[in-house]
Order: sequence, then structure tokens, then C-alpha cells
Amino acid sequence: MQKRLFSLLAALMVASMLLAACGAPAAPATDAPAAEAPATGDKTIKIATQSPLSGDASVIGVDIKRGAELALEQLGGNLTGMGFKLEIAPFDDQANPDAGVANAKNIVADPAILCVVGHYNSGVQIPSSEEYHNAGLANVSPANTNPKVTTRGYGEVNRLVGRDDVQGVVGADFAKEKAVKSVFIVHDKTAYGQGIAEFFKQQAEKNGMEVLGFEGTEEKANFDALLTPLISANPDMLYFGGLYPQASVLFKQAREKGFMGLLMGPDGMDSSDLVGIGGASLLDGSGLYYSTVSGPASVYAGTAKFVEDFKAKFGSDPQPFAAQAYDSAAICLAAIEQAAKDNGNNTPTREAVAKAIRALKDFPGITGTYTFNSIGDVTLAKYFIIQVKSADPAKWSENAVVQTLDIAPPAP
Ligand code: ABU
Repeated sequence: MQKRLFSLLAALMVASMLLAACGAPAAPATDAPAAEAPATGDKTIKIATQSPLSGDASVIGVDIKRGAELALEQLGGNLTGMGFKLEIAPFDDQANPDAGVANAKNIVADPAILCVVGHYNSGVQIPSSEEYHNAGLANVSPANTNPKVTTRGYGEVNRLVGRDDVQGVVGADFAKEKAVKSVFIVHDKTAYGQGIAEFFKQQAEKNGMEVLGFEGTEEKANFDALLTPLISANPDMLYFGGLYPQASVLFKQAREKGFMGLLMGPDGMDSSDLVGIGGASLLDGSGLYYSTVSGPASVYAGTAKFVEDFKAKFGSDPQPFAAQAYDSAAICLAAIEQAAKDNGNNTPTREAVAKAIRALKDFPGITGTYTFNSIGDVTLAKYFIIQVKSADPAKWSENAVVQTLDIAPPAP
């Protein structure tokens, strides 16, 4: 009897040593299955966000962070059920490449971070994602449209939205439909702003439009030097490649100088601050339009509950790209969960998470159904033309959707 008891104890010891060597989760305190074991410190998983949380693009950047935060809160249940503790790690990239890269170095140094949702500015995402790539860390962008985000072919870098080499064409084709014969193009000299301006120009020329000016500027307050030649050139359209903080002032001053032609820009126009800063005169004359890769939340069948929950939690309507940030975080979570399961419910490697993102097929997000191609572009992206209808920033979500297009990305 004593001998049998001894053998049983020895067997139990060997079994527990083997389990420990395999890195099995600690035994649950109750009879609950191991997958429901309470989280322990070494099972913390973080999803980082990088977006401008300060400065003049923070209206968008804060809501990118909030979208991801809401996703973790609502969709993290499977991972917490497996014993993981989930955390969001928000970083302020200040819409500045140097700040983004410095944050990226800190992000890759934290082994608990398994995925990054970000950025807003392509000019920040492109250098920052060099760090993610070198560390094998997955990145899902909710907003970046410059082709280079994906054309480098990095296995870790993905985006949920369309590309500027398509968006520029969509914008210039719309201008043609509006019978625009001549255009003056201004851009902000960034990777995004200059890039989209060049794609727009190329297609505008193809469409037979006369390009009366193509100027880059970092000016934010006084556009006299640009507007004098623009007024004397008298184009049908002023197109701005850049973001709303600069566009709002440029457009306002153009109207003040008597320009009544069509005002247009790409998705960088998409913020209620465009009219909040620019004012009612932007809607005068031939009006104000923009192309975008992220329609108002109301155009997506799955976003009604998101808008409701977002408003209840944060007290305001979500800004553009917040719903895409929710979906980006949802994709991170789904991939982490799959990779953890493949690793016996243990913390997965970064490499496994990056691979699991690319392996997702028809992922059901609130803004669309997503599958990534071999370079991290979605296999079908949405593009919109929006007409701004009111100068009241509170009515930004009521802007009119003039066109909706589904377009596959250029072949990798
Ligand atoms: N496409 C969102 C705005 C800016 C960017 O991609 O840089």
C-alpha cells in the first residue's frame, strides 16, 4: 500500500514537472477548465496605438485610439477567457515622423506588445513601420493611404483602407464629371499630401484638364504668395493635397480673395474641423468636395451599434477612421487569439501574430469584410466622393455621399 502511494506521488511529481517544462498555464484555483484560469502577470498582452493625441490633427488621432480601446473592451473576451490580461498601450506620435519612430523603438522594446494599430499620417507610419518590420511586430493601419505603406512588401504591415494611387484617380475622374477644365494644385510637401497631389495631377492631365499650378507649401497661416497667382490663373478648381488644418485656412483665404471655383481635396479633408476652422464661405460658389477611403460611419451596415456605444462611452460622435481603428484592433485580437490557440493557449510569438493576420479570410469587421493580399492591402477597398453640406461641424456626419466605389488594389 505504502509502495503504491509512493508511486502515485512520484507520478504526480513527474507530471507536474513535465507540465512546467512545457510552459503550461498555472493550474486554476477552482475546478474551472485551464482556459479560464485567472490572468497572471506574465500573460499580459498589449495592443499599442500610435496616432496624434496632441497637436492640430488630434481630433482624428484621439478617436483612432478610442476606437481601438472600445474594440479591446468589447471583443477581448475570448483572450481574457484564456487567462490573458489585455491592455491598450496608447502612444502620441504628434503627427511627427521623429516622434513616431521614437515611440516605435519603445513599442518594439516591450515584449508584451503584439500588435500596433496606427497611424493617421502616412509620413509617420512609413518610417515607424521600419521599426515594426525589423522587430517582426504586426501593424494594422486604419487610415494610411500612401502606396509605400504596403508596397515595401513587409509581412507585418497591413492597412484597412484604400490607396492614394487609386484615390487620386477617383478624385480626378470626379472632377471631370463636374466638367472641371482647369485646376490649380497645392500640396503640403509630406509623403501623403504631395503623393496624392501627384496622383491627382497625373489623372487630371489624362482626363484633359489643364493644370495651371502645382505648388508645395508648409505655410499654415498666410497663403497670399500662393493665392495671388491662383486668382490670376482663374482655375475651375483648387485641389489641396494634405490635411484639414492647413486646407481650412487655405480654402478660407481663397474665398476671401474671391475664388468661387470648386474646392476639393482627398481624405485628409475629412474632419469637422475643416468647416469648424474654414467657416461657411467654403460652401460658396461651386462648393466643397473631397474623396475619401472612409465614408461617414452611417454608410457601413455594421457601424450603428459602434456609433451608439462610442457616443455613450466618449460623449461625441466618432471621427473618421475611428470605426476602422475598431476593426484594426479587432483584427489584431482575432490574430492573437488564433496564434495563442496554435501555441497551446500560451502567449504567441510576434511572428505568429503577423502570419495569423495575413491568414484571416473574409474577416467580418464593422466597416467591411477583410482579406489581405500578399503585401497587406485589402483585396477590395471602398472609395467615396463626399459633398460638404453644412458649415456646422456638428453636422459633419450628414455630408452627402455623392459616389461609392469598390476597387481592388493595383497588383502587387
Ligand atoms: N489617409 C489619411 C490621412 C493621411 C495619411 O495617410 O497620411
